[in-house]
Parts: sequence; C-alpha cells; structure tokens
Amino acid sequence: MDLRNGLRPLGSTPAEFEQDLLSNLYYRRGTTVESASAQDAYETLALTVRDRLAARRARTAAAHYESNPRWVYYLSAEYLLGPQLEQNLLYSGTTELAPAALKSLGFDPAEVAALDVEPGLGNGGLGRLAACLLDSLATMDIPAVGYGIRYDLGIFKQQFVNGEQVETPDDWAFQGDPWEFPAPDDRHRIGFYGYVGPDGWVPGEVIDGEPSVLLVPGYGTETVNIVRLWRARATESSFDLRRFSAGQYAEAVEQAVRAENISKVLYPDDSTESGRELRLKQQYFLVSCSLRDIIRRFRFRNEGWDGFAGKTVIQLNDTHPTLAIPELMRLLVDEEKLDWDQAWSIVRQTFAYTCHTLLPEALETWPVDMLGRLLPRHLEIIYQINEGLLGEVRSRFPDDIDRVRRMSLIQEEPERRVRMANLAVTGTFAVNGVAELHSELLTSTTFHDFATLWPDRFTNVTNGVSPRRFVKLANPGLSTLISSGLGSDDWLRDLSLLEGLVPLAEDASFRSQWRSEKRRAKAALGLGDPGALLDVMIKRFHEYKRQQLKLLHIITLYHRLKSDPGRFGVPRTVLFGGKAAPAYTAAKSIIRLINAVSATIAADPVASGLLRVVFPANYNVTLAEKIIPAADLSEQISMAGKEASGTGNMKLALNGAVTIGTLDGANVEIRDRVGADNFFLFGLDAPDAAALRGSSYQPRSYYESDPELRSAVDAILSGAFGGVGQEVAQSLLDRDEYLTLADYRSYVDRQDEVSAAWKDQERWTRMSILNAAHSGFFSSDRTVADYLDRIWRAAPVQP
Ligand code: H53
Repeated sequence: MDLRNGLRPLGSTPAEFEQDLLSNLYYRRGTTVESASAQDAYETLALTVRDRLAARRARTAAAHYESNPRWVYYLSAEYLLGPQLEQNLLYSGTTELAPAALKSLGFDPAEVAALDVEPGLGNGGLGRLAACLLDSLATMDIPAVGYGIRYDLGIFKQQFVNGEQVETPDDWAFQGDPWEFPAPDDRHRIGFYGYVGPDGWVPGEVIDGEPSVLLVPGYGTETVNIVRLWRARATESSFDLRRFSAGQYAEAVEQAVRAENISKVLYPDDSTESGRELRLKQQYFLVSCSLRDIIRRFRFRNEGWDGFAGKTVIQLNDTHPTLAIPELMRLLVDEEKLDWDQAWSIVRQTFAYTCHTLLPEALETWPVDMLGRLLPRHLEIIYQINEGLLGEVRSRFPDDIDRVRRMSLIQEEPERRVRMANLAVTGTFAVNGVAELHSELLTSTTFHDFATLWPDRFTNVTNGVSPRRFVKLANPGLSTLISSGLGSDDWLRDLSLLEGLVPLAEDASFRSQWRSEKRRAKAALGLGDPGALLDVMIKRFHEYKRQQLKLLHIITLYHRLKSDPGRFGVPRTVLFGGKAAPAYTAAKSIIRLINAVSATIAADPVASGLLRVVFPANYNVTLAEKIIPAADLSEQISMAGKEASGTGNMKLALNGAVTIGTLDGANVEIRDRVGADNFFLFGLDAPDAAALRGSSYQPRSYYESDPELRSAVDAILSGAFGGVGQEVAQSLLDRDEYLTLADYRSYVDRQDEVSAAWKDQERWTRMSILNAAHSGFFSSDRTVADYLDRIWRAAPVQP
C-alpha cells in the first residue's frame, strides 16, 4: 500500500482551513457554530491541526516501513512536553491561518488558545530533556519512538497558602486530550507477583497496558515521529459481578482499581528514591509494555533475532527503566528459548544508559524482598547477571574482595537491595553523563570501579534544549530580531549560526532593538518597572541548588537598603519559580521563607521600587516560556559537583540572560563558550568543595567572621520575616550540607559586580547578545548529533 499517493491533501488556504474546521466541528465534535463552546472550538482546532500532522505521520510511517531502518527507542518515566497547541500550529505552518479562521467563525482565538493544557508528565530537567530530544530527533529525520507512561495525574499543582506550598492534583486530561490517539488494540498483557514454576514465571496478577500515541513533528521537515504513553487497564475479568450483585460495590471494583492505579499518578519526587512498591510496578509496567511493542515493530520487517541489535538501540533515561535489561533477558531466554549467552549478547548490544545525577541518594536501589515478590523471575535473572559480573571482576582483580562488594548488583548492608545503576552499567554498551564535568565525575567517583573495568563503555553527551520551543515559540519578538540580524531563520535548524550575531553586539541600533525585546518580554510578564534588573532563579527546589543562598543575598540587599543604601546597587526584581517534592520538608521551609521575605520587603516603603521578590506559583513549561525571555540574570548557583548539567541555564543564556554561577554541570561549558567576561563566576569549584566537605567544615566560622552574613542569618533566626524559616537558618549554622555559607561572600561580591555592569546598559546588552550568540552549541539538535555519533549510530530517513 502506498500511503503517499493515497491521501487527499488537506487545505492550505484560509478558506480551506475554515472548511476543515467546520467539518471537524460538525462531524467529529458533533456540534454547530451557533452552539459551540470555547472548549468545542479548542478541540476542533486541535483536531484540525492534528489532521495535518497525521497526514505527515502516515507518510513518515510509510517511509520507515519501506527502508526498514535502525530505530532509536527512548525509554523514559517522564516527559514534560509543554503546551501542544502553539507548537503544533508552528510545526504545521498554520500559526497565521488558524486564528484567522477561528475569528471568521466568530470564536476568540485568545480564549481558545488559553484552553490548551500542558501535560505535566514529568518533574523537571530529566522529563523536559526527553521532550527536547524527541523534538530534535524528528527535526533531524531520525526514526525514533519515545515510550513513557500516560499518568492520569501529572506533576501536582502548586499553590501557596500563607506562603506554604500546598499540592493539589493535576487532572490534566479531565476534558480529554485532543492531541492523542488511543490505540486500545495495541494492548499488551503484563504480569506481576506469582512464582517461578518448571516452565517459567507464573504471574499472580495481570493487567493490560494500553498505549496512546502523541505526534512529535519535526521542524522544517516532513517527518512526524511518535511517543507512545502506556495506560494501565484492568483486564475484562477483573470486575466482580458476584460481589456487585451482593451489594459489595467497592469490593467489586477493587481489583480493577488496583490495576489502574499503576498509571494513576506521576511520582512527584525529584532525584530522590521513593522506595514504594507502586513506583517499582510503574517501572516494570513501562518497560514490559515498551519491549513487547519494540519486538512487535521489529517483526514487521524482520525475522529471527540475529538482526535485532543491529536494528534497535534502546536508550534508558536514568535508572527508572533499568528493569528492561532483565525483562529482555526473560523474553529471550524463557519465551524465545535463546540460550543465556546469546540473549546476553543481544541485550548488551541493544541498551545504552544515560545517568543524570551525582547525588548518591538519587541512585535507585530496590529491596531484594520487594523485587523478588513483585518480579520473582527477574530477581533470578539479576542474580545470574551478577554471577557473570562478579566472575569477571574476580578474574581481573583476584583477591580484591572490597571491589567485588562495591561492584555487586546487590548491596548487602544494612538491608539487601538491588543497585539499579550497577545493573544499568552492566547491561548496556554505552553509559553517558549529561555534561563534561558530570561525565568526568561519574568515571572518577560514582562509577570509578566500572570505568576501570570497562573504560570504553563511558562517554559524555552534553545536554541541549530545543531552539524551536525555547526561542522561537517562547520569544517570538527576539526570534524575529535574530532572523533579521542574520538575514534568515536557518538558525532554527542550525543553531551554530547564532555566531553571526557577534558583530551585531557592536551595533548600537541592534543593541537598542535587543533591549526593547527584553523590556517587551518583561512588560508581558507584568512585573512593573522594566528598568529593574530581572534576576531569575527557576528550577526545582533542592538544597543542593541553593535557593537559600539567593535568599541570603536578598536579605543582605534589603539590609543595605535600610542601613547602607550606598552599597545597595541597582533596582532588582528577583523572581523564583519551582516546586518542592511534597515530602521534602527542608525545601518546603525554604519556599515558605522566600514568600515571607517577599511579603516583608513588599510592605516596607524603604524598599519599594528598588527591591522586589516575586514567586509565581506552579512553575511549569508554560510559565517557563514566559519568564525566560524576560530574564536579565540567570541564577545557576548549585554547590559545585552536585548539578549534573542543568538545562534552564542553557535556555536562559540563549535568550540573552547573563549567568551568575558556580563551576558546576553545564555552567562550565557555557562559560567556556560565552567567555569569562560575559559570565559572573563565583564560589568553590568541585574539587575544593569536595575537599571542604571531606574535612571538618565549620559553617559557623563563616557566620562569625562576616558581619553581613551574620546579620542576614540573625534576621531569619530572630523571626524578622513573619516569624517563619528559623529552621532554615538553624540548619545552615549546624550542618550546611551544601556549603552555602562558605560560598556566601564570593557570591555577594560577584552580585555587586553584576549591579555595576547593569548600570552600563550598553555593556550589559553587549554581554546579553554575546551570551545568545555563543550558545548555539546548546541546541538539542547538537545533543542528538552527539548521541548518534557516539552511541546510537542511526541514520536519517526522509519521508
Ligand atoms: O536531569 C537534567 C539535568 C539536571 C538533573 C536532572 C534530573 C532530574 O530531573 C531527575 C532525576 C535525576 O537523576 C536528574 O538534576 O542536572 O540537567 C537533565 O539531564
């Protein structure tokens, strides 16, 4: 069947688009213009736009079928795709057509657009990275599928009640999701629990995984790839009619509810291990459904197993999908009857693993008991993999018992647990960190033993971000200016072309237009004085990221305003955005204290117009797209050696924010590229920070010897900010795990230089332009190119 010739082309004139809208409104929404609600109009628009992408999808699928290519499969427990409407309008070339057609049918385009809900199926950087990589894979015509979970409830909504974070559920698809295609016929049956009998695993519970497909269009190309998100469904037999008839209504659906709970909620913990069985179930559910699907797709054009690893690379996004390794072993050995060695060789050639952290507490481990109960056969397989691993270690390093203990897939003390990161390294052909520094630290610390045993397995792929979403869509004004400066919009597909802006930094009229765009973005945020420096810290709340350091700086500025105004600097608006994991008490205390400091400063006439702290609730991709274009200063102030990469740092630099930061994660590479003169560096580097942590660090000595630091901490302790947050100051004095006090002086002094630089607006604008000009490297297209070159080795297929 040749789909290329079989499809009626969809309209491309305004009249035709309007016709398509109308027909969707009648035939698929079942209503009329006169009686349509804004929601009807939104869903109709989404269907009309989706149709255009679906036509391209059909052509893409046909081309893929014909060429039987090598596939990239991305397995991720999280995707933060961001709002879909604007992106899909842009990628389908209907950004102008759509609002015109809506208007002429009597709808208000702005009201309709406001109904687009972002699917918040991720926590932070890792989930957003997955979305940027999918965008780039499609843009670069790489045959790829993303696999994930279609959580009913995404990342919680954040509200502030008396300054405290309160979480409410995010029922994002309550009205339905017009962008997805449910595919109930592609269900797979998944087992849990049970026992291992003579013929293999006999599960004690089964559920169905049902996929929904979301379209992932490429920019400036025909390709439309897909992401498949699995939803847990009870099997037909799980409704207990007998109990229902007996009036036991809750009991009758109990089994079904338990089954469907698996895809109920995204776990809102970021970089910490939750240790809950339901999360382990989710992980197995994701990998088992996805592997069956991958094998099904392989079978379309291929037979046997010899060609599998040649046609398939499966990227594991962090350890969350690591159970894919024993699961593929089980499928090959138990179901396909391959011998162990052949199966292991296929597995080892198929998987690759990206590690996203350096925090030891974020490296997942699961209790052996729990894993063995939930997945008895997988535990056996893990033991067998471990035997092979430890055999290799013993033969390379005879009598090195300590090394064997460290590298084992099983941690013995204080409780027996399976180390998922060790399993991921053992079962893959490539392991990468996400920034140069991070990858170096992985091989020198976290995975040092493994890097000694298998040095060739380790590599780096520095993260990147989509310039389509984070420049073009988020910042249309600046995008137009960049295109006019460069003479074309080719930079959207080759971000290295931004280097062409370098000479324009010396052009006064270009600088003035650049400043106008910043001011316009600030005005759109509604932050009052657009002349004030907008100082932005947007990211998850975590002590290692050190929002508390920013807070000490704010309090210091406030104290200077009151007692030493000559040292204050320039008018500033400090903007925070971010959520704390619901169970992370210390991070929630910091949020509460920020809101309290904000209120105290707002109520003080001395500060008015000079210093403001704003903290809009519920930071998400939608809000990020509004904040990033407006930012002047980007806060990347984590303790060196803790942030794996960061990607907000890249988005902000690309939009002309100047960074104040430590030598951590990708900050190092940003500074190398934009130049030391255009970056405000402060603080201990990773080796010095590690050394100080390793010695007997005395936070109190910094407090005692620095009067400004002392008065900032004392103010919190004395209850000067609504009487809250004392525990934040106390923990800084007592422990200060992330060296906040050690870096305080260097940070505050650097901030004084920021203020001085801001006073010279021409100088600042030059720095801002140069930041954007030299940040082309941080495109996720380059990231994908590096993955292709170092790990994936897949080639483009053009529809
Ligand atoms: O992944 C980002 C990094 C960032 C890192 C983050 C991350 C998560 O969002 C969740 C779990 C995890 O282990 C790491 O913290 O530094 O930029 C994408 O690589």
